[in-house]
Amino acid sequence: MANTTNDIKHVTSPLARQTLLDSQLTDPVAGKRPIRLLPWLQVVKIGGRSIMDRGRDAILPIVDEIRKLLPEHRLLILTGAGIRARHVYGVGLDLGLPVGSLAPLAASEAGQNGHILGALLAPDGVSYIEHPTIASQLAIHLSAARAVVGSAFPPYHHHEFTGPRIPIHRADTGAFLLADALGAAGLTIVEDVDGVYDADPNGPDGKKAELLRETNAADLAKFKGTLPIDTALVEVMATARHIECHSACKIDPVSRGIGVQN
Ligand code: GWN
Ligand code: ATP
Repeated sequence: MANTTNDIKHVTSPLARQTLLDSQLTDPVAGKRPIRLLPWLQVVKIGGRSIMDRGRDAILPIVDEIRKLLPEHRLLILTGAGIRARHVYGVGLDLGLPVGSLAPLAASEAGQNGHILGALLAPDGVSYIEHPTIASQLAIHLSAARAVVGSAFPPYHHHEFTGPRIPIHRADTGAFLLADALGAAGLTIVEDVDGVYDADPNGPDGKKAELLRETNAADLAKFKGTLPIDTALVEVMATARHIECHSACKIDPVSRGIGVQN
């Protein structure tokens, strides 16, 4: 009788019975660049503290800019969390809440800001869509509308990394991870500054701060001082698969933001 046991019981795979812990063994299979799911997509992250918290004076001009971009671009607009997250961090830290409990509390403000922006863009066919919808039905929503709005916070919840007491994966990191995972054409981070300066332009010595016309991920990793983006984003840039950041932080004249392109 022919021995068919191997064919029946074993799935043929180059990784079968292989440890996934040794990159030398997995690289021949896993070293390939991933495909781009939505190569035409532009991701735009709107600052929670720097834009949304400032209300109509800051939000309405951005809504107008987005409206003008719609005929030309298909957008995933993601909002950050602002002052309410800072307040909830303060209360939660004082009570000793773990980082994994603080993460979703702050994330919910990013969602609230997204709902606000979605409501303002509703006449243009733009809606807020939920995290699970972004995860699995983004393409169909973007076939029905030129743009959608979502929360920029990654939904780590109790999976947030321990160490720092304030969640390290916040809105900038969430927006970058999504843009890179989708193979998007670019990510623009919209804030109240014209880009990355050599020091905080809104800080005590802000008047002396000079704008860096262009920078890159390696320079940002070495940067001494504060940046207008999450520290974790700088780390994530180093291993990005699509959003390579070689021309990061070029000033985008339209959005007054930080553009991170392929
Ligand atoms: O609630 O504003 O999505 O899109 O990280 O989880 O804390 O949730 O815990 O689909 O799943 O508050 O309820 O809330 O912002 O994240 O959403 O209105 O399970 O549409 O229910 O991954 O929006 O919310 O906060 O994004 O960032 O119901 Mo909200 Mo957020 Mo809505 Mo979402 Mo979290 Mo869901 Mo979720 Mo939770
Ligand atoms: P969130 O969406 O998480 O609420 P945000 O993107 O709205 O955040 P911040 O995280 O506060 O805003 O970052 C923007 C701020 O970073 C700017 O208002 C600016 O004052 C500050 N900043 C600090 N260092 C720099 C720097 N080197 N260059 C430019 N801006 C800087």
